[in-house]
Amino acid sequence: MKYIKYNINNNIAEITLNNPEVLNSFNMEMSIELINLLKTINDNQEIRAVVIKGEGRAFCAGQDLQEAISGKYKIIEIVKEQYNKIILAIRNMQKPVIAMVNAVAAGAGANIALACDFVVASDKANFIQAFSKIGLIPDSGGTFLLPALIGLARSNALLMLGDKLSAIEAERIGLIYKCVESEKLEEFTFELANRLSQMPTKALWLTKQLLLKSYSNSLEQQLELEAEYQNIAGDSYDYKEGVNAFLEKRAPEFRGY
Ligand code: T3D
Repeated sequence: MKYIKYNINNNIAEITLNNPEVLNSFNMEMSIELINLLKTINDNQEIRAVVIKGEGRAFCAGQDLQEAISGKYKIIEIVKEQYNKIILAIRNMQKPVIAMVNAVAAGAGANIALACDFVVASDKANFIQAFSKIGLIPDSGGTFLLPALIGLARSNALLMLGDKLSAIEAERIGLIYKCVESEKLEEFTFELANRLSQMPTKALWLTKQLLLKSYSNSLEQQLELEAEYQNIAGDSYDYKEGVNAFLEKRAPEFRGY
């Protein structure tokens, strides 16, 4: 791949957005590389946690604006073929996805991070809903994710004003999971990934789906779905292993299925 670096270690897939001259902003080719890679990772049962990070001095600055104004692609094509597919591939990933945000995450780059199950950011990082600054509306799920995470009042301000939000403040208002000292970012992120990779992956995937569906379900529908998914989890190897390990007073060895 030209714009993405990728490796697997200890059941953890590490994806690096690698277009640092333009702060890892996305062009069509880079987006297709990422979409295909996310599908490959999803299909690989050996992989049980995913980390997405950025090369150089940014996480990601969203759309490559040079390509956007080049006329090569229509805006609707960019949004549907790049960002909608990336966001859905992350949300539908059957294992937990962590965004490791080392520095700025802007526009679609911010919302790609926020679509991940965990956002761990450096205390030097910041998030910018940069869309309004260039006359666009927030895409890549911004109008869905932000109200769900931080409510309407703060979403209005961030999405309309497009101000820079520090990672420290992002953690304080509940937009991200954790803000850590920049020197400890990598260590903290991979400890988390390692922990997740040893958990019952199937149950985590079912949990992920339940949380997403809770936005549109009634309590009755959600209770029904919990019963249905608990039934699926109850059929798993990991459920039997978890209960046996508890009864035998030992640590469980989950396999992810
Ligand atoms: O078609 C569509 O557009 C629809 C799709 C929309 C999805 C979106 O993501 S829209 C939002 C697009 N992103 C932005 O508007 C953010 C643009 N970038 C910035 O505002 C700033 O670069 C940052 C706040 C992210 C960082 O600022 P700073 O001062 O640390 O860096 P810089 O000097 O602005 O950027 C460094 C270089 O990266 C610079 O190039 P140069 O001067 O060294 O040759 C800059 O032009 C380039 N760069 C940064 N962001 C982008 C970019 N080049 C192309 N596209 C970018 N998004």
